[in-house]
Parts: sequence; structure tokens; C-alpha cells
Amino acid sequence: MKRRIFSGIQPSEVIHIGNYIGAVRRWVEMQDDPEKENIFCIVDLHALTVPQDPNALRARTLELLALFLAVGLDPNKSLLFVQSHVTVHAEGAWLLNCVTPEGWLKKMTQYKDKSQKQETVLTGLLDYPVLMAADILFYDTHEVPVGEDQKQHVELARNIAERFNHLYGETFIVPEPAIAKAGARIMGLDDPSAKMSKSLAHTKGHAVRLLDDPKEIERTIMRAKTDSGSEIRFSKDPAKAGVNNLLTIYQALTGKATEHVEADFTNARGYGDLKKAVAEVVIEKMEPIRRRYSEIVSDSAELQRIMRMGAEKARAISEPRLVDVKQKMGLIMTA
Ligand code: ATP
Ligand code: LTN
Repeated sequence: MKRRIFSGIQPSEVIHIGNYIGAVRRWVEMQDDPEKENIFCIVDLHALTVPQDPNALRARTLELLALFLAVGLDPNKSLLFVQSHVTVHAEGAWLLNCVTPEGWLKKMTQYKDKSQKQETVLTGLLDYPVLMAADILFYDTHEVPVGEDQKQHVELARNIAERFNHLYGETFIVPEPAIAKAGARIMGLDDPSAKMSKSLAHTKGHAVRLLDDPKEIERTIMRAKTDSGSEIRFSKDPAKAGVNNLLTIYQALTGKATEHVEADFTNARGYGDLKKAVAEVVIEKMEPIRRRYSEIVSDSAELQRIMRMGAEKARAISEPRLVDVKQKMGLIMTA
């Protein structure tokens, strides 16, 4: 049997090279693995956990689908769909809410961080990981490829699956997180002590966004924060986090082994040379994506067609599991 892969990304703000390296790029690689069946979802219901402008959210959802295609996701190889188009997610989340102790949610690091930044913390923000568990579990998922920051949420989904199976009998597959070896946590270019984040993507110098033009990419990388030294090597020393982050981006995009990456910079005359080389590989990877995106994004009929087709296939997979769960929980089925 093929291993089923499920992952998602929010249509909140524009995606950055952290999202690309830690998640989306790996999804593209997985498409050609005959052992895997891939499902990638634009999680618009998750985006609603913080206030959104409705028109902007609608536009970004369509743009994110165009970007999926531009990076190389292929609707004939992977199932691509929008979360809110399949009601199983919201309904399933409610059912899972009723087996999830609230204490589990209050402990989540992302909730603790994000809730501090909100004036009014919405209930959906606390409940976010249960919706994510529904995304994963109702598709009988084996593997969830995400960046390091989402590992705790996948572990929560495992706990929910185990608890449900214990209460109602063997139902859900207990999924595994699949975290990349290199680049699972790209740090902010302006502050290498904090992860590169979508919510800060518009802060000057913080992130390279996927559709930035080459000049902007170069400017952002040349301005990246480093230290006052000159040694170019991978390091866990917090003082060298800026250089380590640049090397990590370089390694993730070139696919070179650690010693080859360091060897590329043995004759460098300082961090300026490192930054130039990183800017070059980032531009080289981003340019074709930007070009393809501008062709795809204007074809809204095709994007609508892909969304409709994806939703239909997604329903066919997840609805039978929903019926099974409702029956096990004691709900009366009419059809
Ligand atoms: P925010 O920080 O505003 O919550 P985000 O940048 O984490 O947003 P998401 O849509 O939540 O964006 O994440 C999409 C995917 O990208 C997830 O798999 C996540 O783990 C991964 N990811 C996010 N940030 C990074 C990062 N800095 N490095 C590597 N992977 C990342
Ligand atoms: N919470 C995730 C996005 C997400 C997801 C999922 C990832 C929602 N549902 C299911 C993997 C599987 C994030 O990256 N913020």
C-alpha cells in the first residue's frame, strides 16, 4: 500500500523561503515517489484564527494555488485543494474537540506565542491544532511533512488519534511527522534568533518572499544580520546564528553536502562574499517560479477548475472516514 502524505499551508500573507525550504519544496520532490500518495491543502480555515480582510483572504487563496503550480506541484500527480471546500474538516474538528482535553491545547508553544501578540485571542486560535488533527486524521495519513515549528501539532494529532482509538476502537492511523534534515527552521534574516515567519514577512529585511524581484532579494540578503567575525562555517553558537542561517539556505537550495558548502567559502574575503553567493542561488531558484506564476495567476478559470476537481477527490477520501467516526460516536446517520 502507498503511504499517504498530507500537508497544509495557510493563505495568510505571502510565502517566504522558510516555507519553501521547510515545506513546499519537499512536497514537490515527494510527487515523483511511487511509494507515496500526496495531498496538499490550502488551509483557509486556519487563516481565520487571526483577523483577516475577506477580500484579501480570497485573493491570497487563489494566488497560493497559482504559486503551488508555479513551484511545480502538479494537480495530476498530487491532490491539491482548499480546506473550506470540504466540510469534513470543520465537522471532523468538532468531533475531535469532544475527545481533546483543553489542557493539551493550552500547552502548545505556538498558541502561547501567538496569543501574546493578539489583543483579543479568538477561540479558533486555541482550537487550531484540533482542526489540523482533523485535516490529517480524516485522510488516513501516514506522514506529515512540515517544518520544525509544526512538530508539536503533529504530535498532538497522534495523541488525539490514540485517544480516539482507545475510546471508540481502532479507527485512525497514528501519523508520523516528517521533518527535513536541512532547513527545517530557517531564521529571520533581520534577527537570526527567531524563525522566519509569514506574519513578519512585510517587515523590512526579515524574509525573502517567493515573488520578490531579484533586486529586492539581493538587497534583503546583503542586509542580513551576521556577527563581527569573518569565519564562514556551520555553527550552533548563537552568536554565529546569522552566518549559520545563510549557509543553511545555501545548502538547502544547492543540495550540497556540509563539507562542500564550507569548501565553497574557504577563499571568501568575508561575509560579503557569502551573502553574494547566497543571493545568487536564491535568485536563480526564484526567477523561474516568478515567471511561471505570472503566467498562471491570470487564468482564474483554470484555477477554479483545479479547486473544484481537488475538492471532489478530497471528499471522496475523507467522507467515508467521517461517517465511520460519527457512527462510532453514537450519532444517527440518515442516508
Ligand atoms: P506564521 O509564522 O505567521 O505562523 P508560517 O511562516 O509558519 O506562518 P505556515 O503557513 O504556518 O507559515 O507554515 C507553512 C509551512 O512552512 C509549515 O510546514 C511550517 O512548518 C513551514 N515553515 C514555516 N516557517 C518556517 C521556517 N522559518 N523554516 C522552515 N519551515 C518553516
Ligand atoms: N498548521 C500548519 C498548517 C496546517 C497543516 C495541516 C500542516 C494545517 N493543517 C495538516 C500539515 C498537516 C502550519 O503550518 N501553520
